Amino acid sequence: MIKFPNNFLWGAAASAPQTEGHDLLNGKSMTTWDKWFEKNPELFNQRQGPQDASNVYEMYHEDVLNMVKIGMNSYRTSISWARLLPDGVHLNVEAVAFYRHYFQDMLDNGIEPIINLFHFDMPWWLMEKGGWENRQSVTAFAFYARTAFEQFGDLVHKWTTFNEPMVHIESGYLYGYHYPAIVDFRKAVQVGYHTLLAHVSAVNEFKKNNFDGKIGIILNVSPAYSKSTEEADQQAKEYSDLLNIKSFLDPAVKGIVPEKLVKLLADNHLLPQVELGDAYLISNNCIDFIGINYYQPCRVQAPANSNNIAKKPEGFFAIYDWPDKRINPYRGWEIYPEALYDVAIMMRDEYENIPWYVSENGMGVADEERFMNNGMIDDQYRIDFIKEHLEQLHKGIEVGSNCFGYHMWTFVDCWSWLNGYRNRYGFYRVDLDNHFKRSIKKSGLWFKEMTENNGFF
Ligand code: BGP
Repeated sequence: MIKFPNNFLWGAAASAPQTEGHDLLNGKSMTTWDKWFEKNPELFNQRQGPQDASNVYEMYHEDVLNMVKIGMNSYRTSISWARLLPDGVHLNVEAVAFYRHYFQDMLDNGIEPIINLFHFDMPWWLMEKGGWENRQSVTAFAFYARTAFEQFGDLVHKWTTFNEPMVHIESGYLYGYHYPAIVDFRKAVQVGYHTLLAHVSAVNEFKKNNFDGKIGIILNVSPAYSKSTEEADQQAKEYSDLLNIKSFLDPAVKGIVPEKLVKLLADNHLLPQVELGDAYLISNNCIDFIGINYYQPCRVQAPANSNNIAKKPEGFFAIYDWPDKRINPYRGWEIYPEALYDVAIMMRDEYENIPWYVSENGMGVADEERFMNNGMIDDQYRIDFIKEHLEQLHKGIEVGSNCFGYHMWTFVDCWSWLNGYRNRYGFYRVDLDNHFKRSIKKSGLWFKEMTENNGFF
């Protein structure tokens, strides 16, 4: 039997904009998602917009009881910046009441809340000033972070600043999946730099004011595997890891921006604007723990033409179609659980064995209704997926990696940006035609048994 350490965190992750609903009610102001949907609803799968999120605003108590039913002892979600501080300055008292009730309810039921501050949901008032392109966003975020610590610090003892910062940077400024959906590598780097500064400023607020608890960040880590051992392919691997992983992991954990990354950006005229004192801020605000989101690895090879100044990260590394890869046929992503072991070893050997947890891992399935069997989604594929990943994680823990938990994406099917409800991930199904009614899937029943045993056969 595979047994996990005592007090291991079992749970799931989600975010405010993907679950709360009541998007423009109860004092919340607009985010980029609300505006984008208002302007271009046709971009969103089946025209499902932020208002279609799974109604946690009204249903959180039922959800907390459903968490208990499957043995979860922890849950990550986020606070909506635009709900808490609709104009960036004044507190929305209804938002304070909502989040306080919600977090208290989790605590009363033995669920530890892990609360994140930013999950891709830029308030519109700040986007109008340039969003993360504008350095003012850093102070605005620090103020928001401090407000959240003050309002909820008695209930929350694990905070994270950002979810997957690389995703809002790349999706917004290189690949068109997030607003403003432009292609501009230099801006992407500047946005990334301000995001990093916003992160360290929030950590600084937390530490200098001695708030109780721990603070971290959630990073998406897709380890790169190169096509061959040839130098050019190895170089591509190094660049991929530098840009996609180390760009945030190194400053967050070690307080340094990797020298090789600075050189790469400088050589390509991509360096961001910095100010005096930034390096000091970065080096003095390391995190206490880290969340790693892992879905699939990154297969890379040398780019066809590496002499050009890069217009996109693809100028540094190209994606390689590994012939042996196993695919999740319902989402198209590669399934490669072994990478989770490699991540565990990387955290142990290269990142001071800092406490970390798997903050997202999961299997998206399009059109999941087709697996309905006697009124329940029969998602054996998801159970197999989780088991394989847990086996690799367990192997990593056995050799000393300091992993304290595993969170699935996600607990209840939720709305996912331009994809709407296309890919389902939950342990509970949401019925969109029936007032967001939740019903357990087979994987939820399996997870209950697994958490009861703190492991599985
Ligand atoms: C992660 C994000 C989540 C969620 C998930 C599933 O990277 O943190 O917000 O969206 O991916 O993505 P998708 O619905 O595109 O399959």
